[in-house]
Amino acid sequence: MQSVKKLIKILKNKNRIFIQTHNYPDHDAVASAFALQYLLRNLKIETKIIYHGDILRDSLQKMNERLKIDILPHYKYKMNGEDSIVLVDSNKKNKNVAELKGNVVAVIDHHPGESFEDLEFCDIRSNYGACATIIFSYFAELKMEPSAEVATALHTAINFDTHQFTRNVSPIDIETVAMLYRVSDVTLVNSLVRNSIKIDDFKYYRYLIDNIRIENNFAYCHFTQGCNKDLLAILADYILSVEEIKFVLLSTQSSEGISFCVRSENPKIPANTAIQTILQGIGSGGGHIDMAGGRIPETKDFNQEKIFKKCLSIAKSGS
Ligand SMILES: [Mn+2]
Repeated sequence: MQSVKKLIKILKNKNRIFIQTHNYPDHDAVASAFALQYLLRNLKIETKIIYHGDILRDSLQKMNERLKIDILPHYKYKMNGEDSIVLVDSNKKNKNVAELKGNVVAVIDHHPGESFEDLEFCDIRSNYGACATIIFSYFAELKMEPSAEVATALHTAINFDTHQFTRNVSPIDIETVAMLYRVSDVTLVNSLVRNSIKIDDFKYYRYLIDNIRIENNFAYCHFTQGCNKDLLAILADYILSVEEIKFVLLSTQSSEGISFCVRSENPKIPANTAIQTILQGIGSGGGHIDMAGGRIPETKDFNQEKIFKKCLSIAKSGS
């Protein structure tokens, strides 16, 4: 745990500052960046929020529009070696963070990870359910009130990242939401959380139900025709909501090779280590105990049957 005062001191002397989210940002990454930008702006430190990839979820696009969050793809700025970067909801050298021109000076994250020595500021709190909860603690430390927009974004983020308080949630996440509840636009939060899919997504649900293989509390499905990564995560949660299924692996063909999404309800099968084992030698992965992701860069290294068997043996070892 770090004091935000240290971060402020570091950033005071910097030229141009960018707050970078992980690639294909989610609600937590964007809300954390937005809240940090607001906090720093109050202290006369200007920043720009950037990301790599796309904003996949309609609900996130809606959040950005409604709360007027100014976030742009990094290539919209001509970044250079003099620029400073603050990473939120992600860590340096993560596979899901594009390495951009500029120096990563600070990391604020809630994923398990190491603290790199060349960072001037590193605040990793892996027991927190959302990065938004860390950012809110900075407001508390400075006795600063978030605006209604900032509160709404943080509230939404904690809801999403903890899967409505059912995953990786800590008492501090709950206390934070209790405080935000008074200031945030609860109707908007609920609408963003509730409306996560579109009618057009039904075809993926149909494909999933028709093609899923279930064995030993384990479920696997590969989307040969592709499926966007955010929807893949929603589908994985949907399958995990089935009583008999405790461990889920979904994969899809994508522009970056094969992408994976893992969910586990069984503490004996941690999702993050399971995906690392499954993709050993052909790809990479990481995340939390109950949710993780991964990727095989080269499609030719992907063998659906091998992946299924490897995963099944992991599922059996934990049951
Ligand atoms: Mn997060």
